[in-house]
Parts: sequence; C-alpha cells; structure tokens
Amino acid sequence: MSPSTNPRPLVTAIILPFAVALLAKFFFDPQQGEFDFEELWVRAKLPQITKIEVININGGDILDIDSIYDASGNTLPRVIRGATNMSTFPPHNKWKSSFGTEDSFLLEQFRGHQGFMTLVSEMIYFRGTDAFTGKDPKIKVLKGDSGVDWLFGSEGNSRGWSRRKTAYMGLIDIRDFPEIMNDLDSLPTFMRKDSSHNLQYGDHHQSMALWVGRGDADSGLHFDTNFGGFMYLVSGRKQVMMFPNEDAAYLYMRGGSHRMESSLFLGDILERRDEKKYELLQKTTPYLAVMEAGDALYIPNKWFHEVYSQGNPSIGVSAWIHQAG
Ligand SMILES: O=C(O)CCC(=O)C(=O)O
Repeated sequence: MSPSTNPRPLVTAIILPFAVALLAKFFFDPQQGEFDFEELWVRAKLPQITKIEVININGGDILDIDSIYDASGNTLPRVIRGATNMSTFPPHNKWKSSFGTEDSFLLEQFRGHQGFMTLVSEMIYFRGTDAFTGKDPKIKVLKGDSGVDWLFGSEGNSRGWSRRKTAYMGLIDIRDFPEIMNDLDSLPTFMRKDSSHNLQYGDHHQSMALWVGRGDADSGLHFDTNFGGFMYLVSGRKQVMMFPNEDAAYLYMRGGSHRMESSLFLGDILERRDEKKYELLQKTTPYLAVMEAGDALYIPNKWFHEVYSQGNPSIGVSAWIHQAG
C-alpha cells in the first residue's frame, strides 16, 4: 500500500481530537461532583465569606424579630432553623410524599392551567430572564401540562436529573390556588402579617411564590423589586450567596430592563475559574446561607442573592414584604 492510500493517518486525524475532547470532558468537567459554593469561593481566593447566622426556633413559631436587626437598625440576612414543625406542616407530608407519583398533589393543582412554563435544561446555569427566549438549544421551554407532568408527576421520573440536567419552574404565583394557600396557613407567623412585628406584609395572601425543581439549578445573581422577605424550604437544599446592595458596583450588572440582574452566574464562573471576573469580586462583601428543609431564609430589602438549588424535588416558598403605601 502506498503512503497516500494508507488510511491510518486519516483515521488518527479524525478520531484523536474526539478522543482527547471526550477525555478532557471526563477529567476536567467542572460539573462533576457535589457543588459547594464556599469551597469554590475560597479556591478563588476571594474575600472571606460571612456565614449567615442561624437562629434555631425548633418549630416553635416564635422568632425574636429583633434578631434580624443589627446595632444600627439595619436588617441582616438570617437563617431561621426549624421554622415549622415539619411533622405537622402539610407541604412536607402531602406535597413531598406524593411528588413524582400519579397522585401528585402539586400536579393536581397545576394540571390544566396553561400559564405555566417549565424549563428543562442540559446545563444548570440557565435561570433568569434569558432562559425563556427559546433560542438556546440546550433549554426547552415546556408549556402547560407537558411541563407540569414532567416536573411534578411520574412522567418526569427516570429522566436522569442531575448536575447537568434539570427541570425548574420558578416564581409561581400561588395566591389563586386555594388548596396550596390552605396548606400554607400554618407557615410561621413571622412570614405573615402579624401585629407583633413591623415587617410590612400588606396581606398574607398578597405575595407568595413557589419554586420547584428536579436536579440542580442556579438562579443567577440578582435582587428583587420587593422589600425582601422570607423563603421557606420544604424539600431539598439551597446554597445562597448574598451581597448587600452597595456591592452592585462590583457585581457586573446588566443594564436597562435587566438592571436588577448581574451578568454573572457566580457558580459558573467559579467552577470554570474565570479569573477575569475575580478582579471586581475582590471588593465584595459576601455572605452565605446553606438551607436545609425546614429552614426559612430572611432576605433583606434589595440584597443580592444567587440561589443554587439541589434536590429531586427541590421545593421552596417565598413570602415577600411590601412596604405599605
Ligand atoms: O429559589 C430560587 O430558585 C430563587 C429564589 C429567589 O430568587 C427569591 O426568592 O427571590
């Protein structure tokens, strides 16, 4: 065989790059292993994290509301551990135990409502406003029943939810879902309008949202237009990086109608070691909360948060404060 007809160099030229890419993906894939915000932040040699103080109320409902204020009267983030009595709080047994079955309580509530969209993504850094454009081939936007069947019901079982494949529905307005609201009636009183504290919940039913996911998902870094509030975790785990609003200058903010969003997914840049972004992050004041089921997180007015959710299911409930007037 003459050298020009020897197929070996050709085969090598085609196969070798694929083999190298495959090996590189296997060995250097940042999405291998457990996600740990603190470990990644420390590895990047960024400013020391303040661990958000945990106040354990053991399902006792009573929170000394002064504990969310500092000496100057500013509110600080806090984790309230044992915010409900988990053995009697309906979402823990009813919502969670039926999740992923034909009798899923949450599926029953949402089936037939066309307004809901489930994002199914082959990457975990996908949330935020751009995820809904439908332009990214890695993100499917499932509308109505097809999405809720995957998210809450047995249709979504055995689809390999993981650190690289996730389904998420966020910011679900639940105020018009009487059975859901009924189950939330026993949320602790500090998450509701209550005359013994001066957090401005206009009305318990005014602003409540549900967040549900399967597999890992990251919200991206942002702050909200409301006045903060509490997020309660029914199921799963959430690692939440937080920054006071004064850090905005160092958080690579987007502009215009996205002015509340950073252009960063911190988890992503830390995992990929995108050091170009570390320069401004060096000037930030980072806080971290690690939430387990049964915890409520207090998010002060306009504080930044990036929420990394884990679990199948991950279920959270927000009650937001609205300043009177
Ligand atoms: O839990 C999440 O995925 C995001 C929560 C959030 O951003 C919020 O409560 O404002």
